[in-house]
Formats: sequence, C-alpha cells, structure tokens
Amino acid sequence: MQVHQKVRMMTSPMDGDGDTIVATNAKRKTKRPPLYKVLLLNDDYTPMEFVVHVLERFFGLNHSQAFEIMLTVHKKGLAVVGVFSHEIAETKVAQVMDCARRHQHPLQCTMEKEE
Ligand code: TYC
Repeated sequence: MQVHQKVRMMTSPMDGDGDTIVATNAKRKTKRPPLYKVLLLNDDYTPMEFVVHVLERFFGLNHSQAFEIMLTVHKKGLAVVGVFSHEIAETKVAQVMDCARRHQHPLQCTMEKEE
C-alpha cells in the first residue's frame, strides 16, 4: 500500500503551504504468503468423542478446547479449527479425512483461503 503523509519539517521541499511531502509505508517487496482456515463440518453420525479425539490429535488442542470446538460445530454446523500455511492446512485436512475414512465416519474437513 502506498501512503503519502504531509509532515511539517524544518527543511524543504515544501508543497506550498509549508508542509513537506514524504512517502511512507511503501509497497512490501516480499508479500506475506496467504493463510488458510481449516474448517470442520457437522454431520449426524460421527460420534462426538471421535471429533474431540481428532481435534486433540491433529490440532494440538487440550480436551476442553477440543470439546468446546466440537460443540460449536455440532450447534452451528461448522467451525474454524485453525489457520495455517497452504501446505500445513492441506496436511491437516488429509490427516482428518484419512482418520475419519479409516474409522468409517462421515466427518468432513475442508480448507478455505483467509481474506
Ligand atoms: N453431530 C454429531 C453428533 O451428534 C457430532 C459431531 C460434531 C459431528 C462435530 C461432526 O464435526 C462434527 N453425534
């Protein structure tokens, strides 16, 4: 973002009314990489304890944090469980989906670019 700011200085160059124009906060040369939200979706069949286990195992949450997020998903339909780089988010989604498939639960996990 290019932002110009008018600053009073003891030296020139002036812009006519005694203010000096300076450029600040010039465009970043290295853009920060985008971040991705990992979302967990509700369904009617996956056991609550399994969801809590998945949140503890793959997202490093303690039992009460995991239980709280599981309940949010259960009540609201979905919740963000974490925000990661593209590669880490992809890995988390794959780990959850694989674990759910192995246990034959329909649990769904997806990722979405954070704006
Ligand atoms: N709704 C499920 C049940 O009542 C529990 C559940 C919670 C399932 C979160 C998925 O992501 C989920 N057994």
